[in-house]
Amino acid sequence: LSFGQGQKDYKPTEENLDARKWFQEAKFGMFIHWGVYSILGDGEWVMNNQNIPIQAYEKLPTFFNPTGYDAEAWVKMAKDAGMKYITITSRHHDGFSMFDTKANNYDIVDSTPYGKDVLKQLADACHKEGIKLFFYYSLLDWHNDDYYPRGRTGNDIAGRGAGEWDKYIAFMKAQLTELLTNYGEIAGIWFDGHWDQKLWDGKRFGALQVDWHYDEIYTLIHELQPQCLIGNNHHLAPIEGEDFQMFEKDLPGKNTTGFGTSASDVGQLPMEVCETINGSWGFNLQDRQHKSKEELIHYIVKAAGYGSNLLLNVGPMPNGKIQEEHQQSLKEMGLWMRKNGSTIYGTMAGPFLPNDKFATTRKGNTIFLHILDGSQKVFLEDFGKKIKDVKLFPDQSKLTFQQNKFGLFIEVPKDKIDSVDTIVEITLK
Ligand code: H79
Repeated sequence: LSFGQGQKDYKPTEENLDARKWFQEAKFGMFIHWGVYSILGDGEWVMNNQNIPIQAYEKLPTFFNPTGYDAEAWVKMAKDAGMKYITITSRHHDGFSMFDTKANNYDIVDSTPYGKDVLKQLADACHKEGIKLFFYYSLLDWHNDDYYPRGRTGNDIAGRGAGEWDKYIAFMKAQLTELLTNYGEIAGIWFDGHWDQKLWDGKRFGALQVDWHYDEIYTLIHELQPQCLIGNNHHLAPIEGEDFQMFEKDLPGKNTTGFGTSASDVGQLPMEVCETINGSWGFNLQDRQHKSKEELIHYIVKAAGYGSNLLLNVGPMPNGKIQEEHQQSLKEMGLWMRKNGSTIYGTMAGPFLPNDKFATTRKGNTIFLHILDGSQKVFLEDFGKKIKDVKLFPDQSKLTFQQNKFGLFIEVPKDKIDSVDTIVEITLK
C-alpha cells in the first residue's frame, strides 16, 4: 500500500508549460486568508486553537457580512504593489467555503447574511485587471463528518458518527470541479493540509494514514484546465502531477520553522515561498509582529535569489477591508518594485545563493548583485565568467572593479549606498 502518489505518467501540456514559464517570471503574488474565522480576529486556526465545537463555530457565518468588500480595490492594491497574481483561500481548514458550492450548504452564499459569492467577484476583477487567480484549497476539513478518520488537528466529533473517507474524496472532487468550472481561467490550485494525516511523534512526521487520491484529483484538475498549476504544501519533494513547489515561511531548502523542506527535497519545478506581513495568515487583532519595509524587501530579493516567487499574505478584516498597516506595506513594496522590479521580474537564481550580506539574480548576460547589509566592498568568488563592466543600478554610473583568478572585487562609493538594497549591475562578456 503506498499512499500519497501523484498523477501517474503526468506529462504537462504546452499550455501548462507556458503557464509555468509565466509563473516563474511573475515573482510576486498576493496571498489572501479570508474566512468566517476573520470575525474573531484570532487567526485562521481559531477553531482548533480555542477548541470551539463544530455546533458553536457554525454560528460564525451568521455574523459574516463584509459590506465593505470591494474586489476591484483588492486587485488594484495587489497590482500597485507589483504583484502579478492572487491566491485566495476558497476553503480553509474550518471547512467553510467562500464560494457558492452545491456540495454542502456551509458556504458564503447559503449561510451568511451577505449571501454573495466573494470568489466570483474576485475572479471577475482579476480577469478584468489581468491578474492571475489561484485558489487555496484545504485538504483537511474540521467541519465535514466524512473527513474521517480525523487527522491530528481539529475537533473531536464524538457523537456525530464516523463518516466515510470515499465520500470525502468525492466531496473534494465536486468542489474542485466547481472551482474550475464556474470562475473562468484559474491559474492554479494551492493544496494545504496533507500533513494532518501523517503520524507525528512531537518532532518528526511519520507515515501517511490515508490515501488522498492525488492521482484522481490531479488528473481531474488537469483535465478541466490543463494550464492550471498544481502545488501542494506537503513539505516534501514534488510528487508526480504537481507543477510548482511551495515553501511555507522558509526559503527553499531551509527549515527554520520545523516543518520546512530539506535541501534534498528541493525539486526542479518553479518555486514559491509564502510569508506573512505580520505573524498571522488570517486577520489577527493582537498581532504586533509587523515586518519592516526592509525585512519585506530583503525577503523578496532573497526569494528571487533562489529563483523563487514570493507570495505575500494579507488577512482581510471581517468587514472586507485590508488593515491600514498592511496596505502601507503593500504601497512600500510597490514603490520599490516600480523602481527596481527589472532586477526581480523575469530573473533566474543568480550564481550565488542568497546570504545575509547579498543576493544575486540573473537575466541573460546580466547579473544583479543586491547588497543587503550596507557594505561598500563586496568580493564574489570566481564563477567562471569574464566581466565586461560593472554599473550601479538604476543610475548606470560605472563602478570600479577588479577581476583576478580568485574572483571579482567591487567597490561602491559611500554616497551611493542604499541601506535597504544597493543594486549593482554586472554585465558578462
Ligand atoms: O494557511 C496557512 C496555515 O493555516 C497553514 N498553512 C498556511 C499557508 C498551516 N498552518 N500550520 N501549518 C500549515 C503547518 C502545521 C503544523 C501543525 Fe503541527 C500540524 C501544527 C499542529 C499540527 C506539526 C505537528 C507541527 C506541530 C505538530
